[in-house]
Amino acid sequence: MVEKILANLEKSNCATDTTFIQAVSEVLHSLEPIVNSDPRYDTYAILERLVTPDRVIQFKVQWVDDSNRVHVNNGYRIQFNNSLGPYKGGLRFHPSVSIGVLKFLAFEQIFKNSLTGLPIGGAKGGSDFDPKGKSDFEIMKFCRAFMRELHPYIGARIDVPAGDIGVGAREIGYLFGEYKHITRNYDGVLSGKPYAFGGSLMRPQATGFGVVYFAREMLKEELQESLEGKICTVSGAGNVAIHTIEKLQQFGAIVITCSDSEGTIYDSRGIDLQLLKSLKDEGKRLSLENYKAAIPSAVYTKKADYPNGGHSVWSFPCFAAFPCATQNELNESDAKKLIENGCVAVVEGANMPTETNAIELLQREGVLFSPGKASNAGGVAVSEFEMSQNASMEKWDFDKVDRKLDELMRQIYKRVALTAKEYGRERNFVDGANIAAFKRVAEAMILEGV
Ligand code: NDP
Ligand code: 2IT
Repeated sequence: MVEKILANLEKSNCATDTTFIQAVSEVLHSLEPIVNSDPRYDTYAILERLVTPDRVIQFKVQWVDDSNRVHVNNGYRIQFNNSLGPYKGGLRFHPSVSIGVLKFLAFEQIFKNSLTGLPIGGAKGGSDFDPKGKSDFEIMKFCRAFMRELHPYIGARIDVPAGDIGVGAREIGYLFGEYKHITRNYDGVLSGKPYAFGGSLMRPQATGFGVVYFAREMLKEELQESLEGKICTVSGAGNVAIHTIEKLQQFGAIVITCSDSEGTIYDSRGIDLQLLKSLKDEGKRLSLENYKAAIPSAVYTKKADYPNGGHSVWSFPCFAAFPCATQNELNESDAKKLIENGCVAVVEGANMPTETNAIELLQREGVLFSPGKASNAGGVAVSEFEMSQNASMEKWDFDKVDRKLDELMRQIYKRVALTAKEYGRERNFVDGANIAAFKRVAEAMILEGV
């Protein structure tokens, strides 16, 4: 059944939708042990319906730059599945954004959101707009133009977008401003808002902190290990990477790398977080070459100078590795290096950063591997906490959100580990996550009828 659905999917989607096929293929193969366990899955065509988005919205975004030149970009929102609650998922602004990439992200989001146990469905959106090198005013004009087109399709009980690559609190603020301007509705229609007008404390930190809470739990339960004093490698230098590094350091780990799309920093003394934040936080996108300029003992490797199609960040010996930049940034040769160097755990902060054959190799060699849909779910969970606070007009303090996040990540780990065990896939957290998430969504799809 799984192979038939995959063959149909490849026929009915563009040949360029490779990341979408990759994501679906991983999930469907995980589900093999249970697809025949309940005849209703077949009766209600659950798998076929699950791999087909409810709708793909595409629109034209026209905006004017600071020199009064007119630009046109593509804007999208993919509303994939709302069986568990309103569509929920981030917006990505990056030149690589396409329908295929957003379909993969929205599909993953269904499962991630299900794992949180919270009432949220799966969606993703964004644009091929490149925020790099744009002024603050240009970002504002683009965001407002984007929302002019998106606003009819979203709502606090319909679809609640948030941030992702290239979209942080600044962009969400401009998007929210335009939504309010058009609709006169001060509603929790976006999450990740600035705290000043309805945002939740800790949303900026939530994804990265959650990744480390998950890692702490997995290492404690599986290996009776802690992060204290351990060498860790992190890729990326954006929201998720920065807050993963921050929490790792708070737990006593020594983080020796970070990276961006142009290169990698290796700092044997441990990454200087204040310096990194001063270069990259809040939409700043200064090159990591500036890190090297400030700390000459650090090593900077340009991406273009690194051989074999691998990624320099994974070549450094570490106890645990945290890919936190983007999809398919850790390949088989990187996985080989990590194994040779004694890495015991790979914990995904980004969405699908590890290629399929790299995951298989890591798992075969006994490296603990946590898929992003489990370990990075803290971001969307705190987004849901923001929706809750908006709906009840409350404001929770930092410690309350942090405690709830910590508890939720613990629960996700438990749910994933127990499900893997139950289906004879002990320590296979990919299968555990996919099966646990699927069962909840499938039940809802059956109960709501066709
Ligand atoms: P940011 O835009 O804040 O940072 C992205 C980082 O990744 C930057 O350092 C960027 O470098 C690097 N990067 C982006 N594209 C590439 C590429 N093609 N090759 C190499 N490096 C790249 O995004 P986030 O930190 O928010 O997102 C990172 C990952 O985490 C994504 O996979 C996202 O989907 C996922 N995620 C994000 C959540 C959130 O709450 N923000 C929640 C859950 C998952 P540069 O600046 O040079 O482009
Ligand atoms: O991939 C993700 O989970 C996000 N980009 C966050 C989504 C959200 O709605 O907070």
